Amino acid sequence: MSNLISQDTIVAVATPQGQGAIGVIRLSGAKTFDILKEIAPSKNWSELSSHTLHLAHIKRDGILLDEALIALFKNPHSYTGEDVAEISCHGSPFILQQVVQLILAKGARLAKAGEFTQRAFLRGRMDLAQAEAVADLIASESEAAHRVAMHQMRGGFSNEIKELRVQLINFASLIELELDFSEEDVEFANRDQLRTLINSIRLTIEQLIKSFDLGHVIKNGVPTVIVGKPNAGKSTLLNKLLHEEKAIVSEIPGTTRDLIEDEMTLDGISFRFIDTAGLRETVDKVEAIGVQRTRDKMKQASLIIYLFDVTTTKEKELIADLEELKGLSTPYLVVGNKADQADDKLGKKFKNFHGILFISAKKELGLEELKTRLLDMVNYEQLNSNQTLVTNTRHYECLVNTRTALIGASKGMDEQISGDLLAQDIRQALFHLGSITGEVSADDLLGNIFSKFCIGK
Ligand SMILES: Nc1nc2c(ncn2[C@@H]2O[C@H](COP(=O)(O)OP(=O)(O)OP(=O)(O)O)[C@@H](O)[C@H]2O)c(=O)[nH]1
Ligand SMILES: [Mg+2]
Repeated sequence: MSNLISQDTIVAVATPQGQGAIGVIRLSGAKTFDILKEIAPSKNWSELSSHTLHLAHIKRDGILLDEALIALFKNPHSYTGEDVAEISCHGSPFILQQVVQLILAKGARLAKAGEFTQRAFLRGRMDLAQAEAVADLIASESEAAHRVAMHQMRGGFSNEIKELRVQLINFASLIELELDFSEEDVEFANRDQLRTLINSIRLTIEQLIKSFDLGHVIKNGVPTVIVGKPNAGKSTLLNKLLHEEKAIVSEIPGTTRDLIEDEMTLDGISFRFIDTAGLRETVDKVEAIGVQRTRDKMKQASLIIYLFDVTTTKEKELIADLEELKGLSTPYLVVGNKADQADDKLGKKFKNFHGILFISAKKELGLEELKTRLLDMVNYEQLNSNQTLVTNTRHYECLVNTRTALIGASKGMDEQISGDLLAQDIRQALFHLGSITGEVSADDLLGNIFSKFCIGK
């Protein structure tokens, strides 16, 4: 795989969005120290120790461009596994641009998106799942997303996958051996043991596949749509959840026509709340489009908060609406609003409905309970159980493919298929598992993954 590594020395501003006090320029490759010698000649860079920090004057044609702090990392003990320097300059875009230009003139080239991490992967400093976690870590916006990405970057997920692979490889090699001796009808791989092994691996894989539900929402936020009849108080609820007057509230039914959304973090999980146009038949053209959008959103969302006005809603209406909700596959929470206006018989009036949460959005009653229920619905406890969560769609797909291959192997054994067919299924399973960590990977896959990184990483 190492023939994929370009021999160029690459450079990039590692803090591209930063307009702060410091801008960091990262340099990696065989010519790193030669280039440093040219731009900051006062030191013999290649003779200095790794992991040291130096104050240096960066000069172009004898003119001082900046006083910078330069951190040195010598191969293989660096992020990329190559010689690396990180130059902390004053954070002026002008200075950064000048220094990068100077470095380019001395023989480096600009790094492509994700190229530092790609080199780290190709030089075996990390596996593919860990490299992908680097991008997730940089993009993480909530505590939970950060925690999951960190676990993955540190190799938690990879180790789990590698362990499964090792177990399978052992058996695969026994079966392959059988194939070599196929004339003699021997069985090196005990079928009962193989069956037990495949079942136990399938169990682990099933768990990982299941964890994607939560992992996915942790990474991307939980789209939570608030629906109900006009005037139920949806916009009021949105505003209270966000602590912001985001949507217009009025006593006129049909106030909200477009989707209004914003994100907020509950206990480290990011929710994207979407306020919608009230569901009703309408002749108003614009409102009708809004109602259609609400229906579309209900299908796409991860959670639905169905809100109804307890003071005006009749049992029959509620039954009809709940029927519609049941028809969708999205989990929903039924919430009775305006409890502040209702008399004490509220529970009695809706006694035939289980699990309704009564709140007052306007008076902010019951909102804590609402948040707890939302967190329960995303299986929040799993997050604290230290179990590995799959967050990456690519990994998810690899796991599903692995499962298919293992199911094939199990079935095959039930039907007493020949060793070579069995070997094929197990090879397939190994292939898909291996592509998670990059032990087997195609070049275009790598290109695709790393191109989504930011420059400088
Ligand atoms: N008493 C009381 N009034 C509320 C409560 N929540 C909302 N309201 C009032 O109900 C009316 C409608 O509220 P909105 O939040 O605009 O309702 P909506 O569901 O967004 O309505 P549309 O956008 O028209 O579909 C407003 O006058 C709110 O002040 C509540 O908990 N108690
Ligand atoms: Mg509204």
